[in-house]
Amino acid sequence: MNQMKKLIKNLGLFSAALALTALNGCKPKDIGNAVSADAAAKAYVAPGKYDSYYNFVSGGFSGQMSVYGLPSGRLLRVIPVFSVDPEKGWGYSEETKPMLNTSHGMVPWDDLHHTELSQTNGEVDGRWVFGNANNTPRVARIDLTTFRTAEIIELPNSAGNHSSPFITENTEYVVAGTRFSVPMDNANGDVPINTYKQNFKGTISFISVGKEGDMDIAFQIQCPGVNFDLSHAGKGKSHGWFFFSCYNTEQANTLLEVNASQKDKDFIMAVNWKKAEEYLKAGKGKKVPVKYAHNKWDEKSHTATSTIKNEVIVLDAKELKDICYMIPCPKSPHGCDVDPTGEYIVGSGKLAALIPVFSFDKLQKAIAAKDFDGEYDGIPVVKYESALYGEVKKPGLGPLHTEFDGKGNAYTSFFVSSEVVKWNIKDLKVLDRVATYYSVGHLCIPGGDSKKPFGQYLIAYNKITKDRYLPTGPELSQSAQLFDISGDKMQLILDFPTIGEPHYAQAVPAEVIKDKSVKIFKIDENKHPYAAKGEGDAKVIREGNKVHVIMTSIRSHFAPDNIEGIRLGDEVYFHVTNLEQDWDVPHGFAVKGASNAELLIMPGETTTLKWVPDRVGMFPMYCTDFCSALHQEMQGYVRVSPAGSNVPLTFSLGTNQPAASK
Ligand code: CUK
Ligand code: CUA
Repeated sequence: MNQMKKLIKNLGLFSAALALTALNGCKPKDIGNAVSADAAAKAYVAPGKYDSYYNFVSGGFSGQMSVYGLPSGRLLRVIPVFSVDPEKGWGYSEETKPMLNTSHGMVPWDDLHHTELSQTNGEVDGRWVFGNANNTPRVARIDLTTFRTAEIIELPNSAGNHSSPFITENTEYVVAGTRFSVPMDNANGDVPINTYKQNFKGTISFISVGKEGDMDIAFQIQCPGVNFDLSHAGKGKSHGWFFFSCYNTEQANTLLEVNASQKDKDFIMAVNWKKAEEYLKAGKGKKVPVKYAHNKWDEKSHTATSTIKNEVIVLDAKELKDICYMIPCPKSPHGCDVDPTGEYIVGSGKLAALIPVFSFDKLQKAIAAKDFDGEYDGIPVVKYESALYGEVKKPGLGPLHTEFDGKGNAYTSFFVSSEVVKWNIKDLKVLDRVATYYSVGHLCIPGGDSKKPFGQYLIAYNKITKDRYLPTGPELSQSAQLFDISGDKMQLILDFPTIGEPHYAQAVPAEVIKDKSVKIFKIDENKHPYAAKGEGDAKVIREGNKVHVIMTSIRSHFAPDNIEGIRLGDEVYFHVTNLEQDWDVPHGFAVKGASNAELLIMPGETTTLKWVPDRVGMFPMYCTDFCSALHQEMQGYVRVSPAGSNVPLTFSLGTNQPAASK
């Protein structure tokens, strides 16, 4: 206990001490550093050459996902997911606004922590990448033919969707556990916070994924009120099971840094989801009224729709005793990782000085023999020793996350001691350790949480950057570090700055994705209701105070480019169709004074900007994307007259309007 208190105290001082720890205590002596002469060559991708991996990196508090090439660390793209992005008009165009709709209305930001690639037979297949929204619980699916967010589903009965989105080996489910336990949505939430133990529940959600990727909440499991932190699906022999790390099994509701660190062991919750499916089929689930948004992007109309759903099926883990089991796990487990064979489950206690490795076989035997140590809030607790395969002794301080190389080795990140430690899964012996700069969070090995890792590179996503780059004021970019892990020793070969605050990341060989990448949208397949498939379709229509400008863009003009007869009080909708049918020729669109953003319209696509002019006058509009030598000529005017004006609604291209009398 005393030791515990000391540890907590140390961690309390941690932020202040971090500089010391990171910069002095744990700073490797050869800071110069650790980068040998051949490192640059290993990360070098010659101009014009492609990288060998796509790396999908969470943006953390940026709410987006970024795509890097590996091994170069080149930023290829930032995909807008949960946050509005004026650069691409995401959340600003009329078509994309529904994607950010929730039961709370439009939520323009979130906190994306984990990226998870779809899998087939336990191998990354490059169809989709999923991401979680922590703040307003949601899961997004990004289509990897377009690199666009195709679907977002909100999760009811949840708060702080952190243990998410982790998938089963054939992408049967995307699974999400709530970090904050809260009263269920259909219960009265207006209760004293200190009634946590009675009223707060932890929910995990199983989102089914259809052949085309369509998500649906198949069922939820109501669990004790703890904090679910992370999770991973079983695979191979453990396919059919899911594992969640839990902290705050003390069920504290205040000063968690102390109160949720009381117990020597928290839990990893093992969930038999095949069993849950049986109960679901047998009608053991309860239909519960809730409210959540389900948003989908349609590739043909280039438009999203948002549907509010009103019901979810909940299974109660307390009543259905053989769905969930608690496995004791030392000291506030964070990462919960399953090795490529599916036999070993690694729990990383943030405050632990060892890494427990559990055995799936032993767990099954213990469950069959009812080798329990009582119950936790109605859930059987398996004896620690009965599920334990072994412990990695003295690996480092503050283990967070583990990835695998497919060659029998595991790599664990250590936040406090700021290092990556390689260890052997079978004999649990530490094989190598390497410093990170500084305080690493997640790790990524391409395919590293799948049955088939590509054990060539490892990327450490560091939480503290300090002196790694030229200073840029108080705020520094987060930092990633690339290691070559093909040999016995890990070798640092590259530092690269990242967008937002990366937590998890995944990577996949480039071949899996690159040839499926969509280059243009076919104009004849455009089903947007306001699409103009040629300049002949361009027109301006008034419907009361709504004015629809149906316009086209092609190098290097808009049709129409002169519009008159707009009146103050009108709502103007610019529906811009990009007529180009060549790869890499977007056009942009912006109009002065719009309380909005630009549009960035891909070839063959139609996108709409809503504009409510605030004054009488002349408003230029122009293309924002340098599309041709005469891009700067790609412009036009909109004339706004007073309310009630009798200036007729006219539009033109290539002819100056005849001078009106006044
Ligand atoms: S968490 Cu950030 S380092 Cu949100 Cu997966 Cu562990
Ligand atoms: Cu179109 Cu610039």
